[in-house]
Amino acid sequence: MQTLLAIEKNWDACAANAGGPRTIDLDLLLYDDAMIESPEIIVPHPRMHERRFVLAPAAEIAANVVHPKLRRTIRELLTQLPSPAADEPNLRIFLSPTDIQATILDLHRNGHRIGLVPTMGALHEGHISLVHNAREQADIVAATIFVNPTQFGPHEDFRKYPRTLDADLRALASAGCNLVFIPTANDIYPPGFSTYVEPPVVSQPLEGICRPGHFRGVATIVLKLFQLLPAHIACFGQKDYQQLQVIKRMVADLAVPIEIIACPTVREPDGLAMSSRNRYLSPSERQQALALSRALAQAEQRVRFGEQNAATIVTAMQATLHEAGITQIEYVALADPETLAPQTTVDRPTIALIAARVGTTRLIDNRLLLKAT
Ligand code: PAJ
Repeated sequence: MQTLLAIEKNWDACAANAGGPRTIDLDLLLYDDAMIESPEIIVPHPRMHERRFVLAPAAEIAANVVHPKLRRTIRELLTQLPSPAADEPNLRIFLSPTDIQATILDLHRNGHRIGLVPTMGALHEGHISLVHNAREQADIVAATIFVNPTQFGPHEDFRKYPRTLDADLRALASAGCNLVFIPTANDIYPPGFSTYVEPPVVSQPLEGICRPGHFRGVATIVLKLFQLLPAHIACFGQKDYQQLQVIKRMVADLAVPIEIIACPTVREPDGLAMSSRNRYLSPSERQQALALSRALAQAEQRVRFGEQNAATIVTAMQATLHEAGITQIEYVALADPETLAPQTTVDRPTIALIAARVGTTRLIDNRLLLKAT
């Protein structure tokens, strides 16, 4: 061990940037059958059996060496590691914030790329598409299920928000999600919790007017989830378009080291954007609800045929909603895709957004009218 320390010291002395990253890090993994637990060293190395980057090269030179504690060869330890590429469902469930945080940090140290999918559960194919998106860009996918009380207004549906945990876990497992974190409100907001994110300006129009305080709750929980599950990427749906812009802005403004991936809206075959709240709709309301996606598709068509006047397009969209019997329109707007400032002329990329109540169910949808070329 003295020899190893001497080599480390010698190399570090040679390093051009004293005080910078270490030039060399030598560990003693195994020493015959020795089992040492002293303040200076633990042999066998306490985490070697969990680490692919240790076991894979070790297996190349000493596959048949037996780990004295675990009584397994290096080759056996390597093959027993959960394979990130494995197709079979292998979902680990975490309830404790400290456990999930430690696990994610450990995965980081072991060289994994982690993708995060925050949800409130009641999962449908829209959520599952985010898991698939994350899987394409990361080798470990972590999801969260938490119906976040601070993003619901006092008269909103927090209490009756659908909770379908068993089905959610099955769906996540078969989509290839590796970890799921399911905290309680007390885990996230323990007594004394009093720090909130002041959301960016893009949170103010549209949903910001209809649902005061909503984005403060969203920004706070999302930032806290980024802290508890410090992933490389996080996937969010374009279905909640303003939420996506709020999160992108927050991440940029606060230099959160995570890449936000925007994922397309998944729709039912007839065009209705999938939503956990669609299950509240009666069969006739379900028919009415189609007017949202229809109005958006017609708006896109109008722009394609040369209409540029935003007021004309908005009036036509409102008419489509009214014709379907939707009377409680919260907003129909054409806006700048990034800032969500109102747009009067559709002569550049423009996002069309709708929020309306169908019966008592509040639905939102959006569509990009003129794509950037
Ligand atoms: P939730 O409504 O459960 O949505 C979780 C994620 O799924 C969000 O990124 C949302 O945009 C995405 N999503 C929902 N319906 C979709 C669809 N039809 N197609 C594609 N993606 C869809 O959004 C929230 O939860 C919460 O506000 C949360 C970010 C988890 C914070 O509490």
